[in-house]
Amino acid sequence: MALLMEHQFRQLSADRQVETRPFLDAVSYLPLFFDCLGPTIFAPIKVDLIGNITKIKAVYDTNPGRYKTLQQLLEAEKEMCGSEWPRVGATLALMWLKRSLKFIQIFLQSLVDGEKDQSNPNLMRVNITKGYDVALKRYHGWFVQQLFKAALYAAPYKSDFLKALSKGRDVKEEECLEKIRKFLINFSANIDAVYDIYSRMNADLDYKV
Ligand code: CIS
Repeated sequence: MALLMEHQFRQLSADRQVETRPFLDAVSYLPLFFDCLGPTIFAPIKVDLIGNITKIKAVYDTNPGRYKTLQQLLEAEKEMCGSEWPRVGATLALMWLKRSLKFIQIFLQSLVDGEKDQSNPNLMRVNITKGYDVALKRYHGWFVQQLFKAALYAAPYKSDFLKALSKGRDVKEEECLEKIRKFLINFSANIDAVYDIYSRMNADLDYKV
């Protein structure tokens, strides 16, 4: 949990603009969480996330002044890329990244809301599946959906997951959940704001992988 609280997302200002640099700084810690999950079966997910972040950062670094906010970055690519946009560059990378972030958001929210399989309360399959169904399933074809089902069985127990987030310390479950609740306030606000940008700019694509 210490891990989450050390890398909080920034509180948004009244105009709900997401500043690119602080957003990239905060998301760059999330792939590390996949190391808490144990099996290397999750490595491809981590690689995908890192790929998205690296791509957005590479575009940002070419002109930090011009791409101060994520919206400015998308607007600039829209202007530069013509009919290829939005299936290009940082716009495409952020489109996929926001889905992975939404998955994490819904998964964590479901945990703190106490949703559980009553007969196996230490499993997280109910929470993980909810995140997947809301954020990713519709963008995955049959094969990737089967991979997800298989990965579900390699998911850690809730107690082990919370312990890993707490850097290995034995912390009470309710204490952990309270910290996740706090983390989710700014995290969710940032993700919702990114979703709003894609919706306003009609930048989301519906294809499946
Ligand atoms: C989803 C299946 C998971 C199975 C894992 C094991 C098998 C591995 C097989 C490989 C599949 C890996 C998933 C990647 C899929 C990508 O194809 C897909 C589309 O990628 C995008 C790129 O990002 O494709 C674009 C082109 O069409 C571009 O190339 C783009 O890259 S760009 O533009 O940057 O160059 N990507 C996705 O669908 C993204 C999401 C992947 C899956 C997220 C999570 C699934 C959850 C499964 C795990 C189940 C148990 C986990 C246990 C606990 C969950 C904890 C979560 C972390 C907690 C963090 C705490 C703060």
